[in-house]
Amino acid sequence: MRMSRYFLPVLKETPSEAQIVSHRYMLRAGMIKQSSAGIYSWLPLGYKVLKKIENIVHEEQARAGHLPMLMPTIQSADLWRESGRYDDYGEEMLRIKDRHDRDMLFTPTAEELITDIFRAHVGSYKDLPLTMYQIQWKFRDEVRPRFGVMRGREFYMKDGYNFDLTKEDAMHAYNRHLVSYLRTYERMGLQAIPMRADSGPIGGDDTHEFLVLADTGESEVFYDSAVTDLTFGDREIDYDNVEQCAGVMEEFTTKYARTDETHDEALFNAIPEARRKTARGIEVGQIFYFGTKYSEAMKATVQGPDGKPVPVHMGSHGIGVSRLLGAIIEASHDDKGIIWPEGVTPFHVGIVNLKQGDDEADAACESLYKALTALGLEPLYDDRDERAGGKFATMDLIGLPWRITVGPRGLKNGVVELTSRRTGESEELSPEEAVKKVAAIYDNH
Ligand code: P5A
Repeated sequence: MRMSRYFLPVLKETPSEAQIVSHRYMLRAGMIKQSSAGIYSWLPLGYKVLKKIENIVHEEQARAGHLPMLMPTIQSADLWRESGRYDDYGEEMLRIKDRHDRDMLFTPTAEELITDIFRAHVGSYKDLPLTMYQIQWKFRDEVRPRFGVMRGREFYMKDGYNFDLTKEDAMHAYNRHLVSYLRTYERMGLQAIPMRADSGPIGGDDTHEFLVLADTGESEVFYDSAVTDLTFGDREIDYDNVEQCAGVMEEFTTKYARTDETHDEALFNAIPEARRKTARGIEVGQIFYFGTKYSEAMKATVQGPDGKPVPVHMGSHGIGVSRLLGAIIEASHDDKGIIWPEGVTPFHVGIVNLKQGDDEADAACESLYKALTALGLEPLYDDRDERAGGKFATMDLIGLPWRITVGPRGLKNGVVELTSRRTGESEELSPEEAVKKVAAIYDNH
């Protein structure tokens, strides 16, 4: 992409309504624009990162064997009356009437709708296990929408639902989700710690939230610092292997890590003092096992092995896809702007032409652009007729992890400069070497 053709409405001033750094940078980098309280338009740069994150979620769900599907955002109230949640959900639910005066709503989550689909089409235990998921907009009329995409009213969520014959099978689904989430967040450059939590309006007793530690997080958390040493890495997982998934689950959830809702002072105090930590965290996902709560209320049964109807065991599993942009920025920025992890960066590398209009510099930038594109990489070429300082400031703000700087002086010696946004370190390389190096960096992403 050439900057001259892109829509990147960068703001010079810090928007006064933004209280936290991720919100400020998302507005300043022209990624989002507020349309009403807690509701945003996603401008090209923000949309690109949103899609990258969504894509990682899809890939990891496919790896775990979960089936993608899509349900509507507007649902009939009738299903929610069956489960009892039409009243329970309270003012967070946006209620709508259609022209026939029928009660509709904008979906805050989709346990009811998926249970209705299940009961219409699945009749036998032989069709289990089954896990389907969607990535779809949700609406919750939050009392205090704030911090930009962190606590929106409209937000993008991955929501998955498992249907199993027994509690043991459903717990395997729970563990499988936990494992796949660990991998998902790590691919985005995040450490998200599973913590025992409260289930709220979704229901059930077994639930873990995934939290990214950050001072601006809305949740207070308590944990044994040993949990921050755990990394998932690139271990091979067979998601059908019950013991293996249970083993990983145990490894990542046995040490103390809880949100304030489930915090237990006595258990916490049993941890050696130096490892006892209190911090703030951003909730980027949550998994639930709620057994037969919805299947009993909505009569979602299958014929069991003995021919008798049994309600299915269920769980649901969410990732805050749009919130993740905020969480990643909170975890990865400096005072000049965002620093995207390679896995989610909107463009792989920026090209800065220090002297637009200089024949040699222009030609070198064009050939870098072509060479990078030919390798399947997406460069963002700042081809505007602007001061070098302004170009650097924009690149730093939008946070591409790598930048190639091209100027007449370097070209005389046959070199360009490759700079890491994270460390600020630069090296002089021939244009060919710079391309090779950038390609090698992205080989693993
Ligand atoms: C699990 C999937 C559920 O709704 N039902 C379907 C279950 N869980 S949840 O924890 O309530 O939400 C899942 C994730 O969505 C994100 N999230 C939000 N993101 C932005 N703005 C909001 N107002 C908001 N509310 C929830 C969180 O990341 C949460 O973990």
